Amino acid sequence: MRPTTRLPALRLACVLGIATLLAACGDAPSTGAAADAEAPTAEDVAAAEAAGDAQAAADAGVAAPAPATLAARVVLAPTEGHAAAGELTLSPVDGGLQVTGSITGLTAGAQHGFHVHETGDCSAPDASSAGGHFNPHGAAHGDRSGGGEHHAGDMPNLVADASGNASVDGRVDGLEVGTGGANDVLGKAVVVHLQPDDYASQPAGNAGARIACGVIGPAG
Ligand SMILES: [Cu+2]
Ligand SMILES: [Zn+2]
Repeated sequence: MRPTTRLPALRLACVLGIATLLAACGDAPSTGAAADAEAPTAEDVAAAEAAGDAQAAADAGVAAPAPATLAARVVLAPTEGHAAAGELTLSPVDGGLQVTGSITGLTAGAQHGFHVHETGDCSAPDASSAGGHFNPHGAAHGDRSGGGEHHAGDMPNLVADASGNASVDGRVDGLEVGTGGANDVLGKAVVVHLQPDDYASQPAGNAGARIACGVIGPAG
């Protein structure tokens, strides 16, 4: 990389896209300039941001503003005496998270309660350490799919196939990852239960024992 010999004012003009018609920013082959290969300086970044121009920021090699929510990953491990296990990815979508993955070791053909719990601690043999359902807004337990009152952490029952496997691909509105807000599930836990959630019994749908648990961590 060749050191730049341009004056700061011209560099600023390039960042702002003002001087491109002057072929001073290395766009024209006839100039032979290698300026495009240089790394943006702090001044480039500041100037681009001050201009309020996302394209200028991109031209200066600055990434677009970070999304408000990140992807997360959960590895579900069986609790004592159970065999359920799996892995989930929680990907940001508009207004919520898309939960995808697969879980094995379930009861063949059965439904299993499935929730985000408030404490990211699966260390107890029965996963009681994960606490109650994630409920930042003080709601009653309920049926998310029916549109009624529900905990933020209430999710539809898992449905196991004849081999005891469940594939998960569902959108959960209202949850976030990494925002630091009330609905941020990073550091919380996902729990799978032995019985189906009845979506009515308080405070947890009468879903029985916790058969798998995993802490929600950052993906990658
Ligand atoms: Cu639960
Ligand atoms: Zn609940």
